[in-house]
Order: sequence, then structure tokens, then C-alpha cells
Amino acid sequence: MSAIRVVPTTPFDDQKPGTSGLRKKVTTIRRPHYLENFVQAIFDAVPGRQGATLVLGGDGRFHNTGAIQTILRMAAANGIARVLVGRDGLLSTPGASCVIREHKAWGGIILSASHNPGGPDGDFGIKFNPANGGPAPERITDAIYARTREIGEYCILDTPEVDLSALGTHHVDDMVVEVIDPVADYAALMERLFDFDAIRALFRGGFRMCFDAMHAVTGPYATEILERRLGAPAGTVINGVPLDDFGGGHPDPNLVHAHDLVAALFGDDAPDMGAASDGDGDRNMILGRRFYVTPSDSLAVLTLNATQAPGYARGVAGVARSMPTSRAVDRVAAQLGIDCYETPTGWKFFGTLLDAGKATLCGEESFGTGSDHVREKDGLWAVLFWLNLVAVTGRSVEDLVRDMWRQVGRIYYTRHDYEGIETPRAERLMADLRACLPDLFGTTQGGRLVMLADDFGYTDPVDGSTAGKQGVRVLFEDGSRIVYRLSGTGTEGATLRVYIERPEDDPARQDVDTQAALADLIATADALAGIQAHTGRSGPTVIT
Ligand code: VG1
Ligand code: CO
Repeated sequence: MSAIRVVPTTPFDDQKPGTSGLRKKVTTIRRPHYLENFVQAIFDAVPGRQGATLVLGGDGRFHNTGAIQTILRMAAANGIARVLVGRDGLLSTPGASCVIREHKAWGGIILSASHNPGGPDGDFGIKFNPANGGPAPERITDAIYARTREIGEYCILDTPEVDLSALGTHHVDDMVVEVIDPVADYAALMERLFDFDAIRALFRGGFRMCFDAMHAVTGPYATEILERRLGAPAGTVINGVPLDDFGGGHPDPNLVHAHDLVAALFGDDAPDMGAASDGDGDRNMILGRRFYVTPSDSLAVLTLNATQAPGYARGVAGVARSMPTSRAVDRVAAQLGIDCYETPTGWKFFGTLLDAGKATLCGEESFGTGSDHVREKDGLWAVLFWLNLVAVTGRSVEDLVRDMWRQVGRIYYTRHDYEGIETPRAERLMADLRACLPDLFGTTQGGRLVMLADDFGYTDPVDGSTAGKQGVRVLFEDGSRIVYRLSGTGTEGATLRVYIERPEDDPARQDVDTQAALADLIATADALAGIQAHTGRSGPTVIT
């Protein structure tokens, strides 16, 4: 038994978790005691760690394995009995959620800053997921934060590094460390949910797809499942080797950052389907041949056709979407006669609905889709769901979307991000906007009558917890909507997100370019919030 070293420390004042865990620059995380303080705060704030099982892994970004070695020494010093860690320190976010649930762990620590760039000057992140496998709800993140504010010491051992490169069992003092195959449990779960025989037949028949893993964590998952188990030709997965700086890219699956994939799908001899995932594997983008599926539409299509997949053959109990996500799925839910819940941004707000069986499928406009199979959004799951639908219906990706539009109408949707704004400017913009909300109702803005203007507040229908100031929304009489909120995942300055949508029920007008279809609303969004005036920017940095 090595001696536990009790290290005196002082609090950092910036360890408040955001939309999805604590996200900081690598340089911040590597400051002496910074990581240790936060991890000790998790151990202190969440009851039940003594003798328990912890799941540990990350998206492979720079400092992943270094942080894992530190956390292993701290876990042993804090009475954890067993740690399941992915080989090479890798576990996707949905993969970790799956392992936590399958092995009835106390919780998991996932090291990821998701789609944010990595490398020595990039970002790092720490997320804690309790026993249900989902992101810690606010009552837990608040307790962790409170603990970081008063912490005075942490416990660690001075044990040697654990070899993470091969499967097997190790010991850190009395604690057992099992290096597990990060893909095994997850792939088995996918086989239970989807019709692998039908998808295999689809690929045998010459269906071609391109999956861009963006040099992030889904590479090994996608290669195993798509190429080995489903028989897709070698080369279907591109950028499949995880790199600690994601090859210098921005592992964000959208039309801007997944450029290799977009070039393939919009070029000559394009494959039938394209998909991409983000740094930690919880996001997805779906493309048909020369066709982009918005994440909001993806959720609506999966809901409409869910019973075609074996795992959802019994039907969908209900659906949930984050507030800024388009209301396409609301229309599908109404048609199916099921409940549709509207939650604040961030997957943590879906947890209670999933645990209570009120929602089966959930989604966010930010390329996040998932279900009650785990408690995180799940990129590869969404891709397999689409493949399953294409395989059993014989329809293309584009046909499936157009069929949904035919049934419930199309909602034109876009998100404009203004990144790296000076924080005071962004806060002023939001404050001014909030101040004018009471006067907006009943006025006409850009030719549209305002029916509701508020700051979204949420009361969880299961546990009654509340969350306020979750985004300013302006709803118009014709069903159009503009939403404004500040990002809670950035590490530098502020990012303003503006979400703009308009329903179009006339099939003859459902084929217009999205930015053109929304041009007047985009202008209204700028005028209402004074975006140009406040930010000094003439346009957004990223459009999705
Ligand atoms: C963003 C998205 C949000 C998502 C979150 C985490 O948050 O808008 O929908 O849940 O990222 O996703 P924000 O606060 O920056 O808008 V991930 O893939 O980073 O875990
Ligand atoms: Co992510």
C-alpha cells in the first residue's frame, strides 16, 4: 500500500462547468493543481465512490493520457475499487455512457472538449457522468463547482504509469484498472438496435457511403462497425486514425469543417450517403448525394420512421428537443400522437425525460441526436439509424427527408454563429435585447407580427428543477422564430448564436436555398438585436 499523499491546494475561481462540462485551454488545465482540484471536487461532491467502479476515457486529444494517469492515481487514493479505461485512453462520449450503464459504474469521467480544436494550444475538457450514464444534471455540477470554491487539499498516490496500450488488468495499489476495448460494448448495443443484416445487404448491393471521422475518436468505432461488421468497403471511413490535434482540423461535423466529406458528396460520382462525427463522437452530420440534412430534420425523420428499426419497433413514447432546435419534430410528434418536450440547450436536460421513459428520441440543432439506448447524444448511432432506414425502405436519404416535408411541411432553418466576440460586448447585446422584450409583443418587425418574446425558462416535468435565462426567443404570427443565446462551451471570448427558422407548407416553395429563403428574417434578427452595431461584425463566422 503506497502512502496517500494529501496535497494542499487553493481554489481556482473559474471551474464552473458550462453547457457540457468544464472546458479550458490545455495550458490552463496543465497549470499545477488545476486538473487535480476539479477531479477531487468530483470525488468530494458526488456520494458513493468508496469501493465503486469508475469509467475513464477521452477523445484522444493532446494531454488525454497524461490526464488519465493523474486521475488513476487520484481515484486509487480516493477509494475507488475499479476503473474501466478505454485502450489508449480512448472512449467516445456515447461509448462511455454505454460502458457506465452496462457495468453499473458509479460514474464516468470523460476527457473531451468535443468539437473544439485540440493540440498543445487547443482546448481540453472534463465531464462527469453519474450512474445513469448521462451528463451530470445541474444539481451535481453546482455541487462540484461549490466544492471547487472551497477546496483545500486533494489526495493522490505516487504510483508508476499504467500501460494503456493493451487490453488487460493492472493494479494501482489496491485499485484494479481494466483496460477495455472501447468499441466492444458499444458495437454489441448497436447490433441489438439496428437491422445489421439489412444494412449488410445494402452494402453488398453496391451502396456507397463516406464516413468522415475527422481524425477523432469515432475512427475505431466506425471502422469496426461499418467496415468490419457491416461489410462496407475498406476506405468507407476516412480520416479514421485519431490524432491528438485532429490533424490540425476542427473536429466539428458541419458543412464548413467537414470539407473532405462535403467535397466527396457534392462532387462528381458522389457516394449515396455521407456522414461525419465530432471530436468525442456524440455529434453527427448526415448527407445524401448532393443533399444536406439539417440536424432538426434528421430528428424529425428518425422519429417519423423509428418503427423501421428493430430497437424502436414498439414505437416512440415521446420526443424531446432543445429549445433552439426547429419545430419539425413537433409536427411529426403531433402526427404520431406522442408528446414532444422542449428543453434548454445541452444534453443534460434530456436525462430525466429519458430515465422516466417520457422521451425515447431526443435531438439538438447542433448536430446532436440520440435515444434512450444511452444517456448521451450519439453520432454513430444516428448514422446507423439512417442506414437502417435506407436499407429497409429502399429510399435515398433525400427521399426520406422530402417524404417528411410532404407529410408535415418543411421548416427552413439556419444557425448563425458570431465567434470570438469580446465578452462585455456580447453581454451588452443580450442585456439590451432582454430589456426590450416586454415591449416587443404585438409589434411588427420586418413585416411580421410578434406573438411572443421572452427569455426561455424551463421547469423539468419529472423532477421540478428549474433553469432560467436559457435564450431569448421571438415568435411571429406566421410560425417563424428567432432565438438568441450565448454559447456555454467556448474557451475564449463569447460566441453569439442566432437561430432562425420559418415554416413553408407549400410544396412548390420547399426547394429554395435556405439562406435565401430566410434572408428577410436574418435581416430582422440583426435589426432586433443590433448585432452589427454591438459586435462590429458584418456577418457571422460560421453558418450551419
Ligand atoms: C453547444 C451546442 C449544444 C450542445 C453543446 C455540447 O453548446 O449548442 O447544443 O449540447 O455544444 O455539445 P453551446 O452552449 O456552445 O451552444 V458537444 O458535442 O460539445 O458535447
Ligand atoms: Co461532442
